[in-house]
Amino acid sequence: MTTSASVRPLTSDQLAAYRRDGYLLVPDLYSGDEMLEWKAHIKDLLLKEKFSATHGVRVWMNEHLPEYFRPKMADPNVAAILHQIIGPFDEAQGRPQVEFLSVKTVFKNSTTTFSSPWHQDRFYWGGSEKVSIWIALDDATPENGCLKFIPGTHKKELPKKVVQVEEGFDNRIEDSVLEGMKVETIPVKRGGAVFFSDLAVHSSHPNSAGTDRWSMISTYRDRSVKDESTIWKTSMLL
Ligand SMILES: O=C(O)CCC(=O)C(=O)O
Repeated sequence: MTTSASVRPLTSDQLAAYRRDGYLLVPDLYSGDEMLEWKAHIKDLLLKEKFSATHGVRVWMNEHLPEYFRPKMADPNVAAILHQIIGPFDEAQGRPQVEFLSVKTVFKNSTTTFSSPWHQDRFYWGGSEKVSIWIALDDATPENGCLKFIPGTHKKELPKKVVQVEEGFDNRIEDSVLEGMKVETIPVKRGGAVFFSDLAVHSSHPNSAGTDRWSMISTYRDRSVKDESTIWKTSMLL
């Protein structure tokens, strides 16, 4: 892998932690100022689309990705880390076949309290493993709705319960399934990010702080692995 001055691959300890837990916090993946620009840009897009500007989930599939975000989804530093996590190295291409699939914003303004329930992202899309990056556009704290993870749950799919709810997140894991398991709360400073497997069990705290909590979540997979999922029609090779 070639690296440049701006590329900061994971250390072997960080990579080992990701493999052990199924997720990893990477502080300062992007700059704080850049996150404020992203947030302003997303707000403009949502307003133009007459989408709720207070809370919700808005997904952009690769083929509909606003051009503003395309280079950001393929950022060299992000790509370097994904190449470490996803692999394997493809001799013919001279690199792993990591591809970007989609990105979504999950936004909760200061007046919004809802939390996300315990779930595995694989419930929503099935197929081969995906790796997502939860990117903090605001400082995320336990008070305003940062994520919680259950370490080591990325090894198998857990039973899901389907419910009807307004905020989406209708596939969830009942508390009784997770009883006794260790929970880790992951505060993230603006610009930091959590890389996680689509089997890593996670949820978010409610937002009771009266401050915004906006995030972007980008999703990637290994192109060389057959995927039964039919959700994504196109992708971008990194
Ligand atoms: O950002 C959040 O509050 C939770 C998002 C989440 O869990 C997901 O999209 O899978």
